[in-house]
Amino acid sequence: MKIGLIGLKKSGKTTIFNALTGMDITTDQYSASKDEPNIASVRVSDPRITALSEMYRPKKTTYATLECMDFGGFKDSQGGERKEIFSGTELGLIKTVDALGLVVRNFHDQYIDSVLGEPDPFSDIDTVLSELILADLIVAETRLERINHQIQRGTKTPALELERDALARIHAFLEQGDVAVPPELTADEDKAVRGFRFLTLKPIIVILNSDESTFGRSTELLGMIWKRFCGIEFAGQFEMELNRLERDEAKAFMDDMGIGTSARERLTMAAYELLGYISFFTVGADEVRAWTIRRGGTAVDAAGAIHSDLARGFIRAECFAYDDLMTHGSEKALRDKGLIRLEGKTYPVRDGDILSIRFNT
Ligand SMILES: Nc1nc2c(ncn2[C@@H]2O[C@H](COP(=O)(O)OP(=O)(O)O)[C@@H](O)[C@H]2O)c(=O)[nH]1
Ligand SMILES: [Mg+2]
Repeated sequence: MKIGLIGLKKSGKTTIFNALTGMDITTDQYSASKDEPNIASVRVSDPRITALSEMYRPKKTTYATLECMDFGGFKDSQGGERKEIFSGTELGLIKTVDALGLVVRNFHDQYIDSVLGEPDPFSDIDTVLSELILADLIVAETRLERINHQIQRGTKTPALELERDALARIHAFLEQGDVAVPPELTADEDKAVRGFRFLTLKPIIVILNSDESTFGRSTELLGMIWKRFCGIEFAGQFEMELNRLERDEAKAFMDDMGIGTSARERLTMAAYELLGYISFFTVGADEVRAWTIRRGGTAVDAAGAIHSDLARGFIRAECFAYDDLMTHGSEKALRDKGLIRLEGKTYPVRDGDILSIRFNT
């Protein structure tokens, strides 16, 4: 899973990237952003993996990871006139992410305020969304023109018509301008336009980047964001600095601030929820490992997430629940109580299932 941090300049994207990834990329008030994105992989912390690892004492413990990209961001819009949107390269890369983390400035900084104005989260959200809409409109219009041209010249095929109708629907959605209400596409239409990777059709998490001093007090603002998007609040600067502390010390600071879990955990939880991902586990003396699949995925999908051979040769999945394991203390106890099941191909995997795939190649 890939998450792209986008937003206006100086909204704190790089700061949040550092907070999430533990990297130490320079952030500052003055310098112009560079063009290439920062990329790092983020461990999906899951206390269940930690507990399983303590129980099985495997040679290797593997957490799920997600990839985080920090984009340079928009160029300055000076004098109210928009100069430039994303660079072409950047746009191409943003298209590859599964979800957008839209960072908005909700902190005061004397210098930044004087150059860019007081923080105005809603206006910033709209500015960024307008840019995304514009980029998508160009794609949709160019393709629509071409299709219409082809149809006029007599090459009318059902596939082309389907694509045209889907694009027309997307075009209407973009013109109406509220990305929080995506068009309802049929499965076939979705397939016909998937290749365009429209930015506005990607799930969006709005990340409110707040001052340390106001963190937790933006309930109303967050409530309004939630009416349209999935939203979370970070105290970016503060959470970046936590990375530089010892664990216990960081924990004490977080408690002080009323931050229960790290920025990394909050973002990954939000992303899993928004994208409809769940985790299942494999356990053993060699490795305890977390895997990610879409909610609703079957035992065969889970097998495929591990290795395509396991999906191809799938026979059955031996399955028990993480919670049951923790309640009863051992696999043996589960076996005695009949809590270990054998499931077939179509079994819908649940979050926290521990699976062992029996297969035949
Ligand atoms: N007070 C405060 N300053 C922040 C916060 N996040 C970022 N900044 C400052 O804002 C400036 C720009 O941050 P940066 O992460 O480089 O923004 P980017 O352009 O979006 O990548 C830096 O001087 C940061 O120290 C925050 O949560 N609180
Ligand atoms: Mg930056």
